Amino acid sequence: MVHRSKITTLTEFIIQRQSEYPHAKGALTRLLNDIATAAKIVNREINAAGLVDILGTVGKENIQGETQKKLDVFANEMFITALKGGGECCAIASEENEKVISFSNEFSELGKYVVAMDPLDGSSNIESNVSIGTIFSIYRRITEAGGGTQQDLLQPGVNLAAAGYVIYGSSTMLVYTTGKGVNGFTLDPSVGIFCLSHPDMKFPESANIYSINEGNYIYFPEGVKRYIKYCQEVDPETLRPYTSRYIGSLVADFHRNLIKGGIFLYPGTTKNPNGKLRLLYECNPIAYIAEQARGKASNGFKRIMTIEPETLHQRAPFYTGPRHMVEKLESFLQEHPE
Ligand code: P6P
Repeated sequence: MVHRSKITTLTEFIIQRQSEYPHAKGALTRLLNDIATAAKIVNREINAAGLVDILGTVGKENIQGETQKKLDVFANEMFITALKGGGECCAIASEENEKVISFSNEFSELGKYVVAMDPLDGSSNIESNVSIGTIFSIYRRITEAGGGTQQDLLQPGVNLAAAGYVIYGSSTMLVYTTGKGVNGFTLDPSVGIFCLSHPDMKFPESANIYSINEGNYIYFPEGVKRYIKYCQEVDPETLRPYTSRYIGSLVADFHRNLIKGGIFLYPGTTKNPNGKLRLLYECNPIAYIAEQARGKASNGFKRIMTIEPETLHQRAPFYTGPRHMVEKLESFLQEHPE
């Protein structure tokens, strides 16, 4: 039994860190706590999903043309409600909604931040009980007043104030960064408190996992095909052949690679040149965490976080993991750009 005095809660940690920002007035602290509160409610429903009829679909499709699961819709509504009520956020872009959700009530209009989120990423895995996740990114608003607009959301990842994810797995964890490293908190469900369990997370120096859906091999760029073969060659000095691990749930795949050391690849293909992952809701927040954990995130040719978004739902080829692994992948793509 860990004594209370040795536990740092998420709230305590955020407040402690807030003191490192001389001009902080607590808005980001309150916003992060609003997100954590919504995550606890979503977690409760996900854990109960096997017991009640919430697994089915609502018979609608989201902006991506994907059939929405009830939990998708529930999670989206939970985060929107929490952020709208919290008063720190003046607009949301959600992977589940075609347009920006602008908050123009008297509290939220004064909000200094906007949030881009994937409320329940990997939801196609819900019925197979695979870990899924929430991915969030927080930007300072650009517009001066009123409800937030698309202009506030179409910012490059380098402008991020904070980013993180919640992984609903064998235990529920919240992992986030505000630009001073990455810290992980595990939910104690008995009291509903996120407790600091993984301070100062960094990719391990020795890494030997590669994660990619090899079912799409035939459609990959030549450089990716050659990198996959490189991963499979025998070279004990560089820990090859690597181990192949792929869940098909970005948060679960990335979290495992962050803990154990590995590269995640979602390439563009001949069928979908920009790949599948969304720049705003998936690539940028995961990239921020990767870079803060001593890693790298690119589209194969440039740093993901420098891409200027043109549309809310645009996609990007996405490669992220330990710096040396991403740079090796980039070298193959740059040698064979076709
Ligand atoms: P594929 C889930 O639908 C998701 O957006 C990510 O969580 C995951 O990394 C990816 O799609 C999996 O895609 O084509 O390998 O099934």
